[in-house]
Amino acid sequence: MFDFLKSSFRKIQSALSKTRSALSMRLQGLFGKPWTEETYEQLEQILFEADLGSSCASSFVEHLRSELRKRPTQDKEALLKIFHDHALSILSAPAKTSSKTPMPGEPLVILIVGVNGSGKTTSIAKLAKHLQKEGKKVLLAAGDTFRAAAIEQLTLWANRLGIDCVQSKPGADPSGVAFDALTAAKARGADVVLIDTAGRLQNKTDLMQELEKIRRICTKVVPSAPHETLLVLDATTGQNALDQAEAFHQFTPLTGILLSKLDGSAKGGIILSIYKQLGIPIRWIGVGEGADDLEPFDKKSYVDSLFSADL
Ligand SMILES: Nc1nc2c(ncn2[C@@H]2O[C@H](COP(=O)(O)OP(=O)(O)O)[C@@H](O)[C@H]2O)c(=O)[nH]1
Ligand SMILES: [Mg+2]
Repeated sequence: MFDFLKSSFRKIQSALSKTRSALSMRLQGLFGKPWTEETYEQLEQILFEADLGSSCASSFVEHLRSELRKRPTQDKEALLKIFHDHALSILSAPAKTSSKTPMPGEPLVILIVGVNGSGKTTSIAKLAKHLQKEGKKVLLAAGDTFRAAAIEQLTLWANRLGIDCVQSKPGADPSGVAFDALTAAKARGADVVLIDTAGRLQNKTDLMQELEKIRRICTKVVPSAPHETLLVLDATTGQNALDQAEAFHQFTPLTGILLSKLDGSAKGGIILSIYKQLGIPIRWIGVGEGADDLEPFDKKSYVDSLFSADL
């Protein structure tokens, strides 16, 4: 394996260590017992508490029942493989959303949305660094004009990374910032524009209208933009993250999810729950507070880390 793949797998594995130990210690208790109704119920409860959600947890139980009817086993590794393969099959279902590709000469425009504190601004810095390493010219747009601190936070990251950041005064119209940023990106030949947004306004309708307006204004400069709308979700919020995803998706079509703070969470099972329920692909995972703590989501590494045999 290439070194960078090894280190990426290790990062994902370590970010999932809390989830794995929350799951594994409890699953251990079930292995070796006969599979009675009570055991199945306990299994469903364990999966539910690892934030797989009820529909996802019961799909695991049904899958296990049917596998054990075909090939009864109490072997730990065989049982884990059943869970492993089922998780992989959930994540291998076709996505229900897709991103767009910019026309030649146009920048790729990524709109970043999510509630306050979910990790939007930090994740933008991480994405910017990742893209920079790929040789892309990145431009940031400080679209969270609702809080002065948010503009400062983004410009601070931009300075650290040596990246241009288009900003305005606190309280300014964020769609104006988006317009200026896209115009600047075209003029300067930037490859990617990352647009930060506010997480909370007076109410949900205001927020959703603001996002709608940003999207509309983007098309005035780059007709096919935004090409991606990434929802940043805090992994430590568990099932509440699923509710947030549903709410945002209803108002602003999401193309992907960036799951932040997986490093501090024992609720990494939420990934399965989100994908099964909504079909929105998880594109990135945040594994720490530093600019390098972002990994592309890889379903195989995720499933291998969660249901590895070294429980
Ligand atoms: N441990 C950890 N902390 C993170 C991660 N992503 C963001 N944070 C922290 O979460 C807090 C809120 O992040 P911020 O980017 O300001 O959220 P925003 O309000 O959505 O823009 C900050 O203290 C970040 O350092 C992550 O992947 N892991
Ligand atoms: Mg922010």
